[in-house]
Amino acid sequence: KESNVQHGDLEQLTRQKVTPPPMYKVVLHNDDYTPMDFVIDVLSRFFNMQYEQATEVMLKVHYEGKGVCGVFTAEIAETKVQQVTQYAKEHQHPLLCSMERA
Ligand code: NFA
Repeated sequence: KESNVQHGDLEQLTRQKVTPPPMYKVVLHNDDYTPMDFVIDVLSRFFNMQYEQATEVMLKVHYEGKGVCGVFTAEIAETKVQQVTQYAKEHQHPLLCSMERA
């Protein structure tokens, strides 16, 4: 079929690029009661981290107050926060998980 613009020309005319979705950091917060092993379990289970990386992130949260578990689109980040929050409550730990604009 016939077209008035060649490939690439329409973008040059409109100067418009494909818009990436807004991204969100999923953050874990330190507390005095949640066991270190449980935090490592959470990072392995919900953020697919190997034991070594999970330990690294857990220790960052422990010593610095918070740490990033991963960066996701809004819907995925919301689901991760819900999953971690429910899992912590099920195990009666006060672990807090939230999201922030990346
Ligand atoms: N601060 C907790 C402890 O000493 C460990 C912890 C790490 C809790 C990261 C929450 C997040 N048992």
